Amino acid sequence: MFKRLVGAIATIAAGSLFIAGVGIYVASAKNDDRVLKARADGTMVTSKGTLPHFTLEMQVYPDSMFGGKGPDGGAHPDWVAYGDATNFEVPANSAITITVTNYDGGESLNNDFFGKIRGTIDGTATLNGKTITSVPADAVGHTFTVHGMANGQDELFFSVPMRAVPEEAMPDEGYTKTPNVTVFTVITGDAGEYIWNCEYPCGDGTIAKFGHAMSTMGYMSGHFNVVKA
Ligand SMILES: [Cu+2]
Repeated sequence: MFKRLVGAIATIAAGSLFIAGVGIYVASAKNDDRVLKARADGTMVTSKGTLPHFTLEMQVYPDSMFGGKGPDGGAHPDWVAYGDATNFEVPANSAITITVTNYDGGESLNNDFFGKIRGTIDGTATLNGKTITSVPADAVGHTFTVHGMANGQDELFFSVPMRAVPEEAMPDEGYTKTPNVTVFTVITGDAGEYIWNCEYPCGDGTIAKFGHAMSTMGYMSGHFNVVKA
């Protein structure tokens, strides 16, 4: 009887340890808690009138050895990642100009849909200073795609492809000196919580390349929250 009781207690103890372990794992897998807030930058004249204007800067790296993930590259030093932050906060009913500096190469999209710039002002962006409306589907590095949520409010959707850095400009060590810089502006509506992710299959070494970095918050996805100004 005593033995059985000890056994049962041990089983319960092991079970709760396991559950505690899962809890910690889920918490760490969830995200890092850093949030980059858009910076105020006067006003912008748009088709929706003169709106408060904000800017947001982000980078895309071919691995995780850049500053944002720590000196050792964090949990997955070899994974591609947006950085330094992957959680963003922007004000509602405002014009948000986003600059993405892409240091990574790339190949072909699974779906041409994401080669086109969608949901920005005029459906355009600038790539290294030149106005574009799309990137050839076989020259995309990553995309920054914010999805709407079906909760009845004004839905935000935009998707912008980042042009891949050509293979010959990708150094073996460190990052290219000639990143591709994409700038675009979106107009936010109501406050709401959104998720962004990359739609370029960049999870190398996984089935259809949609695992690893592609399915992990803090790498190729994160939060994009629109908050009351
Ligand atoms: Cu990607």
